[in-house]
Amino acid sequence: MALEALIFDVDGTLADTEREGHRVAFNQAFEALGLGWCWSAALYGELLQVAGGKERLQFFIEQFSPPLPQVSDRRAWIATIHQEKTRRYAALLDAGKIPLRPGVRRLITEARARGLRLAISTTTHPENVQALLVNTLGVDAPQWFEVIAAGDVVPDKKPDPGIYRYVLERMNLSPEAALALEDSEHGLAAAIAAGLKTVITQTEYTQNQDFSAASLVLDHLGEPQHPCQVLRGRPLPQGYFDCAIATTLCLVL
Ligand code: XBP
Ligand code: MG
Repeated sequence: MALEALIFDVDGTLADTEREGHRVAFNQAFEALGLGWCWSAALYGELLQVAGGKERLQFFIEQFSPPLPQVSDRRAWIATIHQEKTRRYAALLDAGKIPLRPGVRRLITEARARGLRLAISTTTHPENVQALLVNTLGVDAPQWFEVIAAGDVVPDKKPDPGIYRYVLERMNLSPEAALALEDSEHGLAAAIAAGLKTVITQTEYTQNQDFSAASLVLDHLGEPQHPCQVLRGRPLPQGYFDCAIATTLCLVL
């Protein structure tokens, strides 16, 4: 089936947001709230096994039993921490601290010029998506995406396929006519379960994960002057991923 749409994950795919973005925002929120917690880059890499910031906080509390204030409603308290973290994260984005990964701007620009439909499928909070798109691609960028499926719009986070099924339903799109771009095994599992062929651009945090179900695994999408490496799948003679490659992948049975 011909390629109609590209569906982008956000964190780790559009931008390398986790170590110097979300992790820093969590630590700023912990300090502002006087919690005395601080997530190192290594600990955060462990905590990333849980998708979703609120779910990650709950997992941290369960696994590490950090000092906790007495709270009557743990869920509401975690939501308050997460709200503060999201505010801090937006400030980092507004300060231009988180650039797009190589090839992302080029691929989106090419896809728009070819009339491909675009969507976003992410675990992160919707405010984070808006802030990243506006700060990196401009104030109009959110409108380029027919559907921006983010955070709690579905009950279960990746690797559950719900967020990808949500996008496909709202676009009235067959999974065979779309390609997902992801960075993690959670994201790959979600996309594959929704019936989508998937291209992986791995990150420092996801480089040792299992991407055997992906159609292509790259270190990044590449640029003409900054070629990518193919870690698994067909060679890319021109050294970067583009819509022609995406179209070919979509046609392969
Ligand atoms: C990655 C996630 C998110 C972010 C933090 O999302 O798991 O939870 O780490 O964002 P993606 P929130 O699907 O884009 O890779 O704190 O807003 O959840
Ligand atoms: Mg991701």
